[in-house]
Amino acid sequence: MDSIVDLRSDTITRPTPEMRAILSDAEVGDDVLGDDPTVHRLQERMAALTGKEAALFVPSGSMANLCAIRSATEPGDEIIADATTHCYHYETAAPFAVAGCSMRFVDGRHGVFTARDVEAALRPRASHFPFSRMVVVENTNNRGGGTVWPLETIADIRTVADQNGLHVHIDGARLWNACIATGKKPADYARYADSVSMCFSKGLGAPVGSIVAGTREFVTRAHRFRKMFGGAMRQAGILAAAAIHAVEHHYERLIEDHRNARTFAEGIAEIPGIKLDPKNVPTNIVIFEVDERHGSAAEFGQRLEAAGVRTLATGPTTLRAVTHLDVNRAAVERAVEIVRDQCASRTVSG
Ligand code: TLP
Repeated sequence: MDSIVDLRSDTITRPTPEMRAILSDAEVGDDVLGDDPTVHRLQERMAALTGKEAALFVPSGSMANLCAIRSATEPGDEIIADATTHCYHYETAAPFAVAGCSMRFVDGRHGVFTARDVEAALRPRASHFPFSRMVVVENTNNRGGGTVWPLETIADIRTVADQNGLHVHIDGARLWNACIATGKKPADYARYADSVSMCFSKGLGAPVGSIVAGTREFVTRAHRFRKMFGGAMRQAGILAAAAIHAVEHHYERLIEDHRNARTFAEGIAEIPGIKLDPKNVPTNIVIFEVDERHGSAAEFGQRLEAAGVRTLATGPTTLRAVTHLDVNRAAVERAVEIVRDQCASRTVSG
């Protein structure tokens, strides 16, 4: 077992031996020429799982979002999203730089906003303004702390979107986690969206890849943009095989990650100088605050790392810990002890 408990992200998982074995037997072809049977199999499965006409395998969640954004908009359009949204914070401004869109932010609660917020963010149809064209719903929401969107809220946003000609995209990098937390299926959420992306390389533990799904027309457009963005891959079947294996074997077990996240949250919530409400940890992401006695989040994170727990500072006073396939309950309990020891030593030494 690794001596470091790495809670930086659920993206850090390494393929299991079973997954590696599957890859070596995967049937492949040149997917740029449309010849890879395993990629086709994955795309068909994902279209079915999301209840969409078609799906496209892409190298990353960022490319899935960008393909969706570029396919649904024209330069000069505006995207409405929560202020926490991943495609704004962590995708190198691609919606602006590559798709030529502006973004208008709403202040949701832990990343979840309402149809009223969307209405309030709409631009009037006058020559001064960008066209409000798209809404991004990030489910689960990352910076909000793995928040799960209520289905009715997305349904209400759909209604407003229909009234105003908006494309609804679900950034479902972790829609798997939302489904496991609620007992719903990807299609239950996706039916209110025009497009949905889902990642295989986060909680599911595959090495690479995401899917973006929608109507056949939308996916045809996304396919063209994937090529433009350099994301068309050749014998991608070895990656698609890992993704299929991940969906078949690692989806249901996400409940363990959710339990482990809750254990971690409850353990550290009791430590003086650490602030979080474990009730706000519905899935596998724990966002917590440290007060000044522990230094800045970056300093605190460095001390934790030296002591054996890796987290990510997400702001001046906030850190993130994410549970995943490569950390079990014992490791998470060890992480709580390490955080406790670090806080105690700091308090004692001043
Ligand atoms: N998130 C990563 C980092 O980029 C922050 C992480 O460690 O959580 N949508 C959401 C909601 C995401 O959390 C991520 C990745 C993406 C899209 C992008 O996926 P990749 O990293 O595959 O481009």
